[in-house]
Amino acid sequence: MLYHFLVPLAKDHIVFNVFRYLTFRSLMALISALIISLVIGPWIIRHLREMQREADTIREDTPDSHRLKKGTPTMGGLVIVGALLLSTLLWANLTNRYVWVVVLAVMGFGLIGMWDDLRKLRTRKGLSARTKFGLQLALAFALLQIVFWQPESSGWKPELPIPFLKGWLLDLGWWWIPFAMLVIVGASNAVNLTDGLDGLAIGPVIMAGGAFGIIAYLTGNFRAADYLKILNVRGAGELTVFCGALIGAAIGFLWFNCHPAQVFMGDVGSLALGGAIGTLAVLTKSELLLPLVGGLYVVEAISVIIQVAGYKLTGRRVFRRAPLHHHYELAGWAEPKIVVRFWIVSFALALLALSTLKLR
Ligand code: 57M
Repeated sequence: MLYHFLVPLAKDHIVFNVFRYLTFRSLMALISALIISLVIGPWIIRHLREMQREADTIREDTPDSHRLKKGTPTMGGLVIVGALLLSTLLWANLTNRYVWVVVLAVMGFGLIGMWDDLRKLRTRKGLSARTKFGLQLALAFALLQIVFWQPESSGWKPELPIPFLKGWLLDLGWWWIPFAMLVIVGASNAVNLTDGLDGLAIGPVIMAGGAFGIIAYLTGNFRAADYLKILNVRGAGELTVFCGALIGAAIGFLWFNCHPAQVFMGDVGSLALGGAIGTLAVLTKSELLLPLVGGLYVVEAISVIIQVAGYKLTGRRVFRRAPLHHHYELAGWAEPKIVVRFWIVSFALALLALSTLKLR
């Protein structure tokens, strides 16, 4: 919003020219989201605690260490979504199509998650997997129409760049839509599975926000894209502002979610954040980098697939418990140790993803 009010003033006062720069606005978006989340956090947590006084947000089959968490309110994702959207709307160029796609993704997936959270608080059982999955697929399908049906002049094509292979583009045609739906809904559910220890899911969001911020900036910058031989996606650079806000909101939430957590993010947070990360990957045409940028989420999701498949095939568990963080919990690792070590792996994978931009 500020972009539209202040850039025109640059004609008379050169100082306002700074609002043109993506780097400046992304940094301001990060700082704004951080401040907003730290300011609204205590107020929202107080209300969530009031609202959930009777609810038991801890599952029956959970490790004993989680029993102590009884009474910890969930739906703290409202802090993240609030700070993220307010800061993005404040600093981004609101005529940019991609900004609206990712903002609508956060709102849509957040609403699905909030519905699930509220049902769980009332009935201990959330939405059925079929309803939740169906809503997510329908939302992703609707959002992708905004991307797929662009004017010819935008230069956008349903092409999939292949990492490490310079100039290799896979034209998916109509298949781009189901592929992109799978990326977005998969990412949303992978973050949801990962959100099982204090700070575990939000840490890698900060890293993914940083990595996609760099990728969006380079992808949207013609000269940088040409130098790196990556696909230039006109308009994608504005997503850097959203990524700044994402990092700020995530750091702010981590202030309250670090061990011992004052609040859990809930599905309102995990589905919204996963949906945002999947959408960023699709909009910056870096879908095939997502298994690295969001590496921890992929590993956690794969651990569940291996566990269920292994159990069905052999009747025995591969891991002590899936997702993977529970395996280490039952191995006796302290919660903060699991979380920080998983963050380190996540950080290394995000750096590896960025290195592929140069290795072509
Ligand atoms: C999302 N939810 C946490 C909190 C958070 C198919 C199967 C793998 C599904 C999976 C499952 O139910 N996943 C749901 C994970 C839950 O967190 C709530 O959910 C929100 C996120 N959606 O915001 O509101 C619990 O996680 C703990 N927590 C923290 N700190 C945080 O910051 O300590 C969460 C956030 C919270 C709290 O205890 O109550 C969760 O774990 O349920 N199922 C599982 O993950 C279960 N695994 C399992 O059944 N594995 C089986 C098969 C199915 C693969 C097996 O290995 O044989 C485990 N869940 C728990 N304990 N809690 C089992 C052990």
